[in-house]
Parts: sequence; C-alpha cells; structure tokens
Amino acid sequence: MTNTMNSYVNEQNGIFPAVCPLDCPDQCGLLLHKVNGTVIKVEGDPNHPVTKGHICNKVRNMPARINDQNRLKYPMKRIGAKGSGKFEQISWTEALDTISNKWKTLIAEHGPETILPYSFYGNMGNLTSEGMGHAFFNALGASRLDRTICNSAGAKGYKYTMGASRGIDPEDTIHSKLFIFWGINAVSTNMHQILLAQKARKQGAKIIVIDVHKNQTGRLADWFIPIQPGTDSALALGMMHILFKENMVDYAFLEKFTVGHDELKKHVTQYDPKTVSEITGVPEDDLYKLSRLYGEISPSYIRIGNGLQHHDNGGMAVRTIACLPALTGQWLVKGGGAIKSNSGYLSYNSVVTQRPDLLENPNTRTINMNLLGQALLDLEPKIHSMYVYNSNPAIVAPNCNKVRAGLAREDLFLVVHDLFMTETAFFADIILPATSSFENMDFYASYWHHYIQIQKPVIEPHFEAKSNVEVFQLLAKEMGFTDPIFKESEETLIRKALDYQENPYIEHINFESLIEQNYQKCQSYTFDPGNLPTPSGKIELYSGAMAQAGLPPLPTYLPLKDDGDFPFKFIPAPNHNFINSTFANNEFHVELEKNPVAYINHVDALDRGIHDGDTVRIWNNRGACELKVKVGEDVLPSVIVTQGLWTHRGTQKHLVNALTPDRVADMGGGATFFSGRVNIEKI
Ligand SMILES: Nc1nc2c(c(=O)[nH]1)N[C@H]1C(S)=C(S)[C@@H](COP(=O)(O)OP(=O)(O)OC[C@H]3O[C@@H](n4cnc5c(=O)[nH]c(N)nc54)[C@H](O)[C@@H]3O)O[C@H]1N2
Ligand SMILES: Nc1nc2c(c(=O)[nH]1)N[C@H]1C(S)=C(S)[C@@H](COP(=O)(O)OP(=O)(O)OC[C@H]3O[C@@H](n4cnc5c(=O)[nH]c(N)nc54)[C@H](O)[C@@H]3O)O[C@H]1N2
Ligand code: SF4
Ligand SMILES: [Mo]
Repeated sequence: MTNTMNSYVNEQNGIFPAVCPLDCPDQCGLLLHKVNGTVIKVEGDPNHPVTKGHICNKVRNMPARINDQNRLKYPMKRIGAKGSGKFEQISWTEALDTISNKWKTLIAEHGPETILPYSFYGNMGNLTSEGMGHAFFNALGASRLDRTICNSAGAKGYKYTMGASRGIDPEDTIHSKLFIFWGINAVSTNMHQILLAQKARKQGAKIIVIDVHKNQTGRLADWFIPIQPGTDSALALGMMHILFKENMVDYAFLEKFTVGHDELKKHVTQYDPKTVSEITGVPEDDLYKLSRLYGEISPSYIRIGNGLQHHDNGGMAVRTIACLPALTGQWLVKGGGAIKSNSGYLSYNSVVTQRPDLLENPNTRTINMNLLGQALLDLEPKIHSMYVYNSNPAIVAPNCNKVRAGLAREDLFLVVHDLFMTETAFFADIILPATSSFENMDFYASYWHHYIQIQKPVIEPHFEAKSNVEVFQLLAKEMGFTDPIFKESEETLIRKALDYQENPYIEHINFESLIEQNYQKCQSYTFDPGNLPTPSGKIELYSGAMAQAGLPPLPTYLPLKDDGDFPFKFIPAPNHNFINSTFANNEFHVELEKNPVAYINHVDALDRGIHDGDTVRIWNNRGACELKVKVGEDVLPSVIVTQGLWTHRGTQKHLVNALTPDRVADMGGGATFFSGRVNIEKI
C-alpha cells in the first residue's frame, strides 16, 4: 500500500532513518543498518536534535527482536483446549473468514457491543495504535474501551490544574539549576532527560530524586529522598506550607496567573512539617531543606513521573505537585516549570483517523480497561468476543488472575494480533502475525520532546505478517464496510491527520516536509500561564471543576484505600531492559535483566528470617508470585518493590500483576498498580 518513493524496502543494503516505536517518552531518532534485506544493527541518529545518537540498550538490541525466530509468521487457529497452546497454521483467507463469520453471528444474536477491542501502545505509531482500529470498531459498533492503564489519573489531575498536557520544552532544561525527578525512574524510562540533567549538572545544577525505591535514578541523584508510597501530595503540601510561611512565594505571579492562592495559603497551614513527616516518612529537617532549595534555586524543574500516579490518589498527587511551580513563579523562567506529559503540543486531526462519526449508537457502552477481569467475568450483557492488538493483558493488566480466568472462558471468541506468541495469544482462538514498525509507514508524536517524526517502511513484512492498518482494512471489507477510509493509504491518512487548523503549533508540518526531514519540531511557543485551557484561563490552585466532580477543590492529601490486612505496600514497577512486557519474551533481553527481584528492607528481612538471594513467596487475596529477594536499604521498611513484567509461560511464577488491585484511581479511571498490599515469606 506504500508508494516506492516513500519506502526503502527495495534497497537491500544501506543505512535508513527510523523512529523508535516503543511507548517511551524519548521517541529516539534511529538509523537502521540493512544488509541483504535484513536489519542487522540499530543505532541512534546523531542528527536528531534531542536524542542526538544516544539510545537505550533495549533498542540497540532490537534486531534480536525483529529477527527473532520465534516471531509469528502465519495466521493460526486453536486446535486444543483453551490455553493449551495448541495451534495450527491457516491462511489469511481462512482467518479473516472465521473472524468475520463469527462476528456476524454474534452481532445478529447479541448486538455489536458483545465485541470488545482491547489495545494499548505496544507501537506508538498514530495509525497503528489509534487510527484504523478505532475507525473499524466504531463502524462495527463494538463496545468502547477506555484506555486508562497508563497515565490517565495523572493526566486528569494535571489538566485540572494546567488545562492541558503541556509543560515546558525539555530542551530548555539544559538551563535548569535544580532538577526534581519525582516518581520517575528516568535512567530507565526517560534517559535523555537524564542526559540533559547531567549536562546542566556540569554548570552547577543539583539533582533531587523523590521515590519509594533507590533505583538507578536514585543512585545518581545528589540527594535521594525516600518516601512512603502514595504520600506525595502530603509532601508537596508540606513544601507549600513552608514556602508560604517563609515567604518564598512569588505573589506577583500568583496574583496575575492563578486562581485561589489565598484559599491555598490558609488551607496548607494544616500541613505542618511534623504532620507531613509522619505521613510521608520524610524527616522534618529534610522537608525544610527540600522546600528551601525549591524556594531559592531558579530555574527549578520538576519531572513528574507515572509511578507516583499509579495509586488510589494518583490524580491528586500529580495535581498537587503541578501547583508548585506556580507558587515560585517558575513557569516564566526559561528552564523552570514542570513536565508531566507534553502530548498536548503535537495533537493532530484524530477525527479523520479514528472516525468517531462511524459509531451509530452514541450510547454504546464504554469499558475501563483496568476492569478487564470483571468485564470478562461479570459484565452483562456479556462480552462474547475480544480482539487484542498492541497489548498483552494476560501480563500487564491489574488483578491478572481474574483477567486470565476471563481469557480462559470457552465461550469467549478471542483474536490476538501480535508479533509474538504472547501469554494473551496463548488463550486465543485465532492468532494473527503483526509487522514490526520498520515494516510499514506511520507517523509518531512524542509525549515529552516536541518533534513529530515519520517512519517509512525499511524492510519487507516478516513472512505473512500484516500491519494493524492492513488487517483492519481487510476485516472492514469482510464486514461489508464501504466508508472510503477503509481503502485509504497510510500516506493519505497522514496527510489528513496533519491538516489541522486547531493546532497552530504544527501548522508548518505536513507529509512532504516530514518525508524530506524525518522529524520536525512544533512551532516555538511562549508558555503563557495567563492563557491556559482551564475554565478561568489561569492556573487553578482552586478548581471549581474538581468541586463539581466531587473532589476536594484544593490540593489535599487523601490516604490510600484499605487493601486488606497485609503488612507490606507492594510496588511492582517497570525494569530497565523491557518495556512493559515487550522484550520479556526475547532471550537476549531476558539475559540482560537476569532475574526478577523483590527489594525489601533489612529490618523486615531480619524479622522474617529472610536472607539476600532467598526465594520468597509474595501473596495477598488476589494471588501470589515467587521472586528472589534483595535485602538492603533500597526501600523503606514496610515497602516491597519489584521490577519488570516477566512472562514465564507455563509457570506464571513471576506474575506480579496477580497481586495488583483493579480498583480505579481518584481521577480518569486510572490504574492503581502500586496501591496494593501483600505479605511475604521465605520458601
Ligand atoms: N525501561 C523501561 N522504560 C519504560 C517502560 C518500561 O517498562 N521499561 N515503560 C514505559 C511506560 S509505558 C511508561 S508509562 C513509563 C513509566 O515510567 P516512569 O514515569 O518512570 O514510571 P514508573 O517506572 O512506573 O515508576 C517510576 C518510579 O515511581 C516510583 N514510585 C512508585 N510509587 C511511588 C510513590 O507513591 N511515590 C513516589 N514518589 N514514587 C513512587 C517507582 O519506585 C519508580 O521508581 O516508562 C516508559 N519507559
Ligand atoms: N505491575 C505493573 N503493571 C503495569 C505497569 C507497571 O508499571 N506495573 N505499567 C502499566 C503501563 S504504564 C502500561 S502503558 C501498560 C502497557 O501494557 P501493554 O500496552 O500491553 O505493553 P506491552 O506489554 O509492551 O505489550 C505490547 C504488545 O504489543 C505488541 N505489538 C507491538 N507492535 C505491534 C503492532 O504493530 N501491532 C500489533 N498488533 N501488536 C504490536 C507487542 O509485541 C507486545 O506484545 O502496562 C501496565 N502494566
Ligand atoms: S525505548 Fe526510549 S530510549 Fe530506548 S530507543 Fe526507544 S525511545 Fe529511545
Ligand atoms: Mo505506560
């Protein structure tokens, strides 16, 4: 479907530009080294203005994944019992016929809402992740999926305060003098922000890390502040208390650009250092020191992570931290301010790619993806079919045993489209092979830096693999959908998507210019805190919209929900060498990461006769997993941290999401992966 001019596929040898397709804020520019039609080496593109040739180890070793002999080559159908892993090769014709016939029958019997799409950002390409699939399921009238698993609580909290997912330009952080990495393991998850911080450090900048785990990022900090999980809003409120009390706030800024600073000033008197210290575990002296550094150093920059918002109170935590730069007037200082997500700068015309108008019934139900287990097991009217792409819910979804019980339902017709035989695919009725991002055309927009990039196809599809766009177009044909979008090329769709008057920042970016330049920055902008898309146009320290939604209108600390009588807070975070479950099934990356580990404080270990290197069982009401233990000072007492979503087919031993809660967070229907409680014992 791609025009040869816009593709490198016919050139067997050479070095070709590419974009990293993974769900990572850095969205690196890459160079693919192709020999005899195969990508044998991936390196960073030294000309990329932000990523400058540096890439992570995961993607440096990407050839091991795209050339992996275990990649799916053909469509397959299930021939054994559900979950037995017995499949046989079929043709694309048989696969598409089976799916469309089954769906036609189900729709006739139960209506289209009995079908549920399930997807996330296994590939960040805009057409691949949220283009043709959305258009297809809209036309089908399927149940809608609320894609809440990642950042929705924090995004909502930030939006209440700042109006949109917009922070500062990360390239400006080279000027920052104080970095606070707050609930983000940036060494593993945003490495170019660390490179910028290291450069600024050479000009005297200080790096503070606030986290529940002294991981790689904590270890490189000038000052690491350990905090009790789920208490970040209390810490930020304690900082506000001191900033007001010691007159370190910028009243001129507050007056001109914010709503509610008088109320906030009164409100934070209750968050005195003693109270805050008791809640957060941060000593009073440290709270003073942190507040004074933040009050005195300029420019100061807060990188707000995703980890701290995977909690019952995650929306409020981000909302509260997002108020801090307003107190000090930092939004007007180059290199000062904050970033949670910058996706708001690069918005494109998603209506033409997602086609919400194709959905006939405006009351079509919406299912929160964090509640997948409940939805598959309990929801009425029943879900009789699910189509999974760009995601691996059997591993990544919260309360995963429930999800697996749902996937194992004999009467659930499950289709999985992926590059690999994932744990989810194991339960499938039909498996479809997917291309890698280097095999098709798409456009990408970072949610951290300010560049849009294009990927032209570099290699031929792997055996019979097809892209998401192509599969949905083929399915549309089978289902008899006649809208022209189901015949449009990627090129046409990209042209339409970039034609978007509503976002003046990308006015100068179009298909031709991207084809020529590979990446383009959005228009430079002046951050105007007096003209924000909040109801008042200002930064909302007091939010009437929150009051209307039944939330405290002022930043407020609310403790985590009760999660049973278990002594430990459980934080199953990501690791360095995988991205979510991606790479967890590639031997090479598993070798790099070695073993799944649980970090525990030596005080707790001593109490339980647990020694470094022991295998432990960690459990709660929802499930159990087995891991090796690392005893030390990396976590506070009463906290257990693990890293990585390990996939061990058959054993399920390391399935940390067996333990995670499927409650939804305070805002945005967000996930609460890190608000669970557990117990631990030596095996
Ligand atoms: N190497 C690697 N990179 C990735 C990913 C990956 O899996 N591996 N995943 C990608 C995706 S999808 C995302 S969303 C991002 C996520 O990347 P980040 O934004 O870094 O978020 P997490 O890694 O989930 O958590 C960050 C940190 O929050 C800490 N934390 C947990 N609870 C709390 C708390 O209550 N308070 C505080 N202060 N800290 C807390 C954890 O210990 C962890 O160190 O990374 C992306 N990049
Ligand atoms: N315990 C715990 N659980 C978590 C998290 C955590 O920190 N702790 N993090 C959560 C977060 S932030 C996120 S974002 C989610 C992420 O969860 P997922 O979005 O499920 O991410 P992955 O596990 O990387 O799975 C992506 C899948 O998409 C496939 N894929 C890649 N490209 C394509 C393509 O072009 N087409 C098709 N059809 N498939 C493709 C990959 O092979 C892979 O199997 O996990 C969440 N789960
Ligand atoms: S995963 Fe992130 S750091 Fe690694 S190459 Fe991709 S965008 Fe860059
Ligand atoms: Mo995520």
